[in-house]
Amino acid sequence: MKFFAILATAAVLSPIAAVAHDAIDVVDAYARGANPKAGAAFMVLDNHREVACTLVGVSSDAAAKTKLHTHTEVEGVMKMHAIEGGIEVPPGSKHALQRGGDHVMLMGLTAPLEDGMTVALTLDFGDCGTQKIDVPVDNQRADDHAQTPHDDHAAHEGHEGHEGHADH
Ligand SMILES: [Cu+2]
Repeated sequence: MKFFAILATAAVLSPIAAVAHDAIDVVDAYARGANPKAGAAFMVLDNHREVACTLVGVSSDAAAKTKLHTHTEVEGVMKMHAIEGGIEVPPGSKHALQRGGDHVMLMGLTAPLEDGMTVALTLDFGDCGTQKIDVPVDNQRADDHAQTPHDDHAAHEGHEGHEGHADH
């Protein structure tokens, strides 16, 4: 029954819910557990505005820490690290948070992420406003990006560190 406790806590502690949210459509969101204490959330950010919006941070009552992470390939090995400066979504474009790429990292989960649960996230888009979403947990979902791991890199060079070959 911890699932209900999480939802109730989120509702009480989130006064931000009243903010208008026509800034960014968040579609196809899902979360999955990596282990009982950590998990990640994935989604597509669809910016309908005429200005760029930047996802600067995410908060959740479901975990002790919620961070924006990405993966960068270093000498053929994908390494996970925090994103500096947030994720900018240009006007009229989409940005996918997906496996092996950008994601919302949940660390110190209050309860393991199990199918059927919902994780409440508050997305902070800075000047574009704040948006609350309920993300269903789907541990069974296949990695739908596995076939084309480089599409995202080409579209978002701003987050990549490919210009300097890390040689160590
Ligand atoms: Cu991560």
